[in-house]
Amino acid sequence: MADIAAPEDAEPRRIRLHRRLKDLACGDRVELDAAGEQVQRRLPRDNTLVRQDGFGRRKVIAANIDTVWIVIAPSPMPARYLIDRFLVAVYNLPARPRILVNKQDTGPAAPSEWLAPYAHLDLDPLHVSARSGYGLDALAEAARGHTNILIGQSGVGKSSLIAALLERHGSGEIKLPETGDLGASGEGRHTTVTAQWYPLTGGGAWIDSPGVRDFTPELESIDALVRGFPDIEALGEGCRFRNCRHQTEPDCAVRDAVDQGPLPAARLDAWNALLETLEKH
Ligand SMILES: Nc1nc2c(ncn2[C@@H]2O[C@H](COP(=O)(O)OP(=O)(O)OP(=O)(O)O)[C@@H](O)[C@H]2O)c(=O)[nH]1
Ligand SMILES: [Mg+2]
Ligand SMILES: [Zn+2]
Repeated sequence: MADIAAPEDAEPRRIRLHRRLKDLACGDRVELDAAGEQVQRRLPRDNTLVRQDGFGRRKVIAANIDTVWIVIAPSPMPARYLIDRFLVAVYNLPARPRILVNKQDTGPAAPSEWLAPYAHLDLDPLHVSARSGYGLDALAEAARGHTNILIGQSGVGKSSLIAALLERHGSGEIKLPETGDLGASGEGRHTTVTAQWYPLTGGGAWIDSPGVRDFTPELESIDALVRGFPDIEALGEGCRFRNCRHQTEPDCAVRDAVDQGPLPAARLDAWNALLETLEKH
């Protein structure tokens, strides 16, 4: 069985799947049989957001996405290079990456230092609070007409944000996502286990996704790594060697940019860390 949202009536319903269709993901577009009772086939995908699990196995998170909101919060604190690694996946989709800093109500905490390395990228960070409602109108406006997915660590408030947005801007009969309570014991938390689709009136949708502890983008080649760092790619045009990996090569424009300031060292560190995982395979 699968939940299907018909664009015309926007009324989600549960529908039977053909036995052969095992690989459907949240956001997939499908074709129904003449009676409209069974899914016949999956339509071609524009893109697929995937991650690797701890065993290097490919997991499809969602398909056909155009805007990816990387959610961070003062608590839990972002893991090292997490944003960089998410960005590699988003630029490879391709989709538009944005940054969402949630829990603004907990005060003007550290996040500005986490955002500094990305100031030269067009990520347009939005500061919001699912709890107080701060910034949610701007978020709804930016999301309108797009297929948006929220990704990030477990507990940053992805489900809370979708629940707050739906309550504010009308959810019809749509079931609100369950959100967790970070009790001292950690018990009774509702952690999202599968991606969920919430259609927007007027087109587009929000996709809630399960939180991750860590994230490793799927990297088939050095080209995918290069696409994942558009800033380093652009600077790399100035390196002496066309295939410069910005390690110890002479006349490296990327390392020069770090030494002279325009490229934050954290970006080259993130590049190096991913290059190392790529070379291990
Ligand atoms: N102070 C504050 N707490 C928030 C805010 N948004 C969410 N929380 C709390 O953060 C905790 C986690 O929220 P969830 O919405 O379940 O987080 P999530 O990102 O969906 O987590 P996973 O489903 O595990 O990935 C809950 O206790 C929420 O009440 C916020 O804006 N401010
Ligand atoms: Mg959740
Ligand atoms: Zn170089």
